[in-house]
Amino acid sequence: MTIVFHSELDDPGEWLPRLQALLPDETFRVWPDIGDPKDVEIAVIWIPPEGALASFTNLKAVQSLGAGVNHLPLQTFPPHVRIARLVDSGLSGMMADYGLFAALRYARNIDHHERMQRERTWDWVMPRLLSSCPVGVMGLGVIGGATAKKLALNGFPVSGWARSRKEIEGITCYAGEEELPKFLSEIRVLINLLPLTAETEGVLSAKLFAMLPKGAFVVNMGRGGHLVDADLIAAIDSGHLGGATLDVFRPEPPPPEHPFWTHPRILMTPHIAGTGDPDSAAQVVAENIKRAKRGEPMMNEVDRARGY
Ligand code: NDP
Ligand code: OXD
Repeated sequence: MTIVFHSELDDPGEWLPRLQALLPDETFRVWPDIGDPKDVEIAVIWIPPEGALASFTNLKAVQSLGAGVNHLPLQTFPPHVRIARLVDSGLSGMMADYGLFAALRYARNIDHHERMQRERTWDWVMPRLLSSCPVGVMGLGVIGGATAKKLALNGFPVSGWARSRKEIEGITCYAGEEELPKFLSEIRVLINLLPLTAETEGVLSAKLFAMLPKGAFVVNMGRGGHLVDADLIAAIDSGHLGGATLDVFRPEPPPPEHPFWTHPRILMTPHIAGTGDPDSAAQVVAENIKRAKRGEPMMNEVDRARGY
């Protein structure tokens, strides 16, 4: 049996020694040196090359190297193939740090002072306590939950919204479409941590922005497909939104002429909010490989019908 590793972002030089140490009897191969595709039973992958997995006719399981699986052709895998997404404390911690950074930057008006510095302007603006800056987290799963908790621990009033009702100490939780307007009406910084699915595509749109208080900020750490780019620009330029922090885009990178690159109220980062930490994540992946080999359910299996 062969386990194939493929990622353009995760360094096999870091991952393979750790996986091999945890699973000394397994044969790992790094794409494109896969040997006989018929021997491949498990694929450990980030974004697979188009059609690459089709030749793995004996595939039993796919372990994503990402928490999001919207880029995997979920519906094309035979039903018996298990698909697991990455849940890793290193990844969740890094994502929560990014959410905290973005919220702090807005709560302390640092975005404003960055712009003033570029204009050589000394603009003293009354600093406020974090307790006066409510943050809302869309998606209260593994990463959204960790982010909401970190924000609350640091003194932000935090609310969250998910499909199903959550109970998280210190977080005001909302659920479902009907509670979305109330959730949005109370926040100054909105952090998106939804998975990209047919239901959530384009959710960050003019309709949603109109439900946010004037001057609110949007932080998109989910996927570029959640955001309607033109609606964001229009909402900022009209003065309704105060600005945005964007880590994800469609496509990545956006083309050079895209207005995000030069917009004074948009901070762009190149999809660096979080990444799996090989030290902790290799243990999760190794355990899932063992389970897949035994024919047992893997941890964090994807629900294909829901798409996450
Ligand atoms: P989870 O699957 O653990 O959580 C998803 C959350 O979104 C759940 O709370 C779920 O609700 C909620 N949700 C899904 N669909 C809807 C909907 N239609 N309406 C309301 N709520 C919904 O995901 P993670 O927290 O692990 O990851 C979230 C996303 O973060 C990933 O899918 C990925 O896109 C992004 N990501 C980005 C990274 C970056 O570097 N920028 C790095 C890692 C992840 P419920 O609990 O009720 O099911
Ligand atoms: C992920 C990501 O989904 O890095 O893990 O975007």
